[in-house]
Amino acid sequence: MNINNNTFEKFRFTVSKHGILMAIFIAMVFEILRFFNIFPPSQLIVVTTFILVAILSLMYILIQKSNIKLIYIQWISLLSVITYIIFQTALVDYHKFLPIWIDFSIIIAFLIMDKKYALGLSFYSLVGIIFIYNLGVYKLDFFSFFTLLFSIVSFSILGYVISLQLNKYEEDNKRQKEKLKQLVLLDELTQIFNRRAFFEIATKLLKQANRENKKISVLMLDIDFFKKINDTYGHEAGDEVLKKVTCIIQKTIRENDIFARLGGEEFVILLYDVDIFDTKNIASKILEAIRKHKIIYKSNKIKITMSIGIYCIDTLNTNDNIKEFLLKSDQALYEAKNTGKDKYVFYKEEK
Ligand code: GH3
Ligand code: MG
Ligand code: MG
Repeated sequence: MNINNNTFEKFRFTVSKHGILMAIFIAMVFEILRFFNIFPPSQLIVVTTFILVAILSLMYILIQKSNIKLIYIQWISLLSVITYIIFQTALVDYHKFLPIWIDFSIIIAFLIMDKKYALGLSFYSLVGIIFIYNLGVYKLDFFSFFTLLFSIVSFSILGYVISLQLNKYEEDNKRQKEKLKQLVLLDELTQIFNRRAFFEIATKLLKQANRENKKISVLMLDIDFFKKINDTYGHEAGDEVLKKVTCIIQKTIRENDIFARLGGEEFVILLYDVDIFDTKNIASKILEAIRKHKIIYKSNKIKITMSIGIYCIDTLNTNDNIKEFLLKSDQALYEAKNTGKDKYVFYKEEK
C-alpha cells in the first residue's frame, strides 16, 4: 500500500552521487594537466588534491550504503570541495577562474540540501575567502576579491530562490499523492474504504489477530429492497440512503473496526477483538438504528431495513484469508434474506 513516492529524494540522491563523481573527475583532470606541465607543478597542491580525492571517494562508497544519512555525505563532500578551492585560490596564481567553482558548489548545495544547510555553506565560503584574504596570501587584488564575495552572495540568493521553488513543487507533489491515495482507497460516494482498501487492511488485521490471539467477526450487510427505493424515489434518493446508512453504521462501531463499501448497497465490517456476544450486540444495534431512522429525501420519508450475515472466528490460522471469511458471511447473509430480512444470521458450519 506504499504509494509514497519520493521523487525528490531520488533526485537529491542522484545529483549527490554524480556530483561526487564529477568533483573527483575535475580534480583528477587538473592533476593530469599539472603532470603535463600545463599548470605549474606544486607538491602542496598535489597533496591537497590527493586528500580531496580520497575524501570524495570515501563519500562515494558511503553514499551507496543505505544506513548512512545522505545529509552527512552531502555536507562533508561540499565542505571538502569548497575548502579545497579556497585553499587552492590562496596557493596558486593562475586563480582567475578557480573561485567560480565555489559559486557552482553553492548552487548544487541549494539543489540537494535543505536551505539552512546550504546557507551555512555560503556563509562558510564567505568567511573562508575573507580569512584567506586577510592572511595576505590571497593573490587576488581587492576588486577581484570583492567580485568573488559579491558572486557568492548573488549565487546564494539565486540558490535560495530555486530552493524555495523546489520546496513548493515538493509540497504540491506530496498533496497530489495524498489525494491520489484517497481516490484509490476511498469509496467516492460514502467516503469510507472501498473493496480494494478493505482487502488490504483486513489482510493485515488478520495477521495481527493471529499474532495477538484475538477473535474477530466479519459482518456482511445489505440494504433490503434497495432496488425498490431506487425505482420509487429515483437513483439520487438511493445515493442519499447509502450515505445516510454509512453515517448510522459509523456511529455504531468502534474506530478500530474496519468498515467498507464493497459495492452497490453492500457493506462489510470487520470487528476486531470481539466474542460472539459482542458481535450479536453490535449487529442488533446496527439493525435497530437503521430501522428507527427515517431518511428524508425531498419531503419523502424513506424507511429502510438491512440484513446482516455474520461469521465469527475464534482462533485464526496463518493461512486464513479474508476472501474465505467473506464467502461465509455472504452465505449467512443469503440465509437472512431468505428467511425474512431485517435480521442477522450467523454462519453455521455444514455437517
Ligand atoms: P434485497 O432486499 O434482496 O437485497 O434486494 P435489493 O433490491 O436490495 O437488491 P438488488 O441486488 O436486487 O438491487 C440492488 C440495487 O442497487 C440495484 C442497483 O441499481 C442499485 N445500486 C447499486 N449501486 C448503486 C449506487 O451506487 N447508487 C444507487 N442509488 N443504487 C445503486
Ligand atoms: Mg439489497
Ligand atoms: Mg445486494
